Amino acid sequence: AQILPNFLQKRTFLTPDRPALSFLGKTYTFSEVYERAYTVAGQLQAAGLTRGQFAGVLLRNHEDTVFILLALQLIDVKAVILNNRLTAEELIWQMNDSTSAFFLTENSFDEVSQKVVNSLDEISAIHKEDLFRTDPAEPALVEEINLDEICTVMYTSGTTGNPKGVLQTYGNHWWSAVGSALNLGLNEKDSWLCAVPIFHISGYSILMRSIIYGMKMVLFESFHEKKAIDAISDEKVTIMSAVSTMLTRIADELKNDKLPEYFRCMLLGGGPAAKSLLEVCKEKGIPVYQTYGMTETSSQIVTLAPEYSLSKLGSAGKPLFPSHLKIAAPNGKHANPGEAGEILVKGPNVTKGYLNRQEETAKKMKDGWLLTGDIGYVDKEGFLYVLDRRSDLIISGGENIYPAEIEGVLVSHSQISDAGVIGMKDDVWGEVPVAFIAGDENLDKKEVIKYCLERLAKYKVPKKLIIINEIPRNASKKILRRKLRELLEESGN
Ligand code: S0N
Ligand code: AMP
Ligand code: MG
Ligand code: MG
Ligand code: MG
Repeated sequence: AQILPNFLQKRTFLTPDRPALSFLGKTYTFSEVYERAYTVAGQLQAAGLTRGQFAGVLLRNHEDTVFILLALQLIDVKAVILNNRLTAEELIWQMNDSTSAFFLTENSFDEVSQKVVNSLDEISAIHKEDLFRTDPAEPALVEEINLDEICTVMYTSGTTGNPKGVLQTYGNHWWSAVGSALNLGLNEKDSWLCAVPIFHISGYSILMRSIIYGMKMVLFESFHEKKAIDAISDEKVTIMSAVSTMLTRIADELKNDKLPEYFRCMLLGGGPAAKSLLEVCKEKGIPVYQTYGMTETSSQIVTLAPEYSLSKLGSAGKPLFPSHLKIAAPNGKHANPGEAGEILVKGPNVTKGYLNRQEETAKKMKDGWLLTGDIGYVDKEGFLYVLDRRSDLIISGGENIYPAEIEGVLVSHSQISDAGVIGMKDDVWGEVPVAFIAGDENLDKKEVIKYCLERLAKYKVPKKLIIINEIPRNASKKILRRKLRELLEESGN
């Protein structure tokens, strides 16, 4: 096993006085961040957290969240980071599945947290407001970290059934940060704007890069296009991560203005990028770097290098230095250049698998290769073009929606006998879910939506319900989504 110094301790030793974190106009140096994380680590230990445990974390983008996440690293407690937009039901499911011993949250989630707390009797809930008032213990710091150890867990769903916890080790985060720097370059003036959620790897990876590089992270509570443009000037931001919905809003907001010269990279990931958006950005001089990555690869695994950002417009690039990529043709063989097939990736940033799910891990990992389920091809020079999403995944504003999850909720409704969900193009979100349902004649659509809202995060709730007599299925009872897409087109969408 490879052993490295504790990331935050090492960083603080190397460059204690560099700016580390800026939040709502307040800036913390690495030694200030360390001091806060150290205190919180002591408070968490006084509350009973011990090395090796898993703890659910439901916290907003905030400086306190940074201190808590880093405190967890200092005492080697694995953070099961929960999506802020989920309903209580969805959170309870993930808390149970992860066998988390603690649930760290904050007062602003009161209603949802309360429901989670009430349904989980084995788990101790800790609100940060209470935690921060307690006397810290002397924390038992983990000064050397084994790169194979799990650092974080983030849930993603699948084509069938329930969400799975993706294991992210310290080594995954380390190599992800190194791979990114070897492609984008790194200088001491760099500062990375994090207006994506820290509960996604898009955001958490910025925190890790900040610690590993010694670079300032400018953290937003939530995304706002004008504030982002202002912060790029005020905070001398050089790099920002965005999904298409965010970049579209920034490009619109910019009008005829230009971003400052020193702003060198708009890292665009989390889903497909429309060529039209890339062209608009090219016109406006926004330096977009397309990337392909996922929770299972601890962020980017394929990114377009700077010198190709224009000549290979539309490509996601080549695999980063530590990583490998191949395309499996339908016959299982290596695809030829230009030939489409499933995208397989490998490398030290790729997950070891899913928490407590050996079988599903074995299905997705073959000989060290992760079968992404995404479809793409590489050109003769090795540049990746992503053609289609993993099976039936819908991506709305960077949030993943799995039809099976929505269908399960719909069918659980007493008046619905069958349901099929597909994505519909949307100008704001890229894609939104639409549901076809079959069942009772007196079905009340409004009531069905309400039923969904109680059980599903809002972005997953179908934007449109279409009642049909029967959901088209093939002989083996699989939903014929192609047929549903035809029906949607016929209905004028
Ligand atoms: C697009 C965002 C910013 C929209 O959020 P906003 O504007 O703050 O909305 P709210 O004020 O919260 O809510 C207003 C209404 O909009 C609904 N809503 C919000 N978000 C969505 C959504 N995504 N889809 C549909 N509806 C949405 C709310 O429900 C609310 O509705 P009403 O008014 O009716 O109550 C926000 O969604 C956002 O932050 N998206 C980005 C999420 C993200 O980061 N995804 C990436 C996940 N993937 C990865 O992490 C792997 C890839 C990766 O690592 C990466 C990705 C990008 C860049 C770089 C990398 C990298 O590799 O480093
Ligand atoms: P998640 O881990 O939730 O962010 O989901 C990752 C998924 O987003 C990938 O498996 C792809 O389906 C999709 N995705 C990420 N990057 C791209 C890209 N550059 N082009 C198209 N789809 C992408
Ligand atoms: Mg908002
Ligand atoms: Mg996504
Ligand atoms: Mg039913």
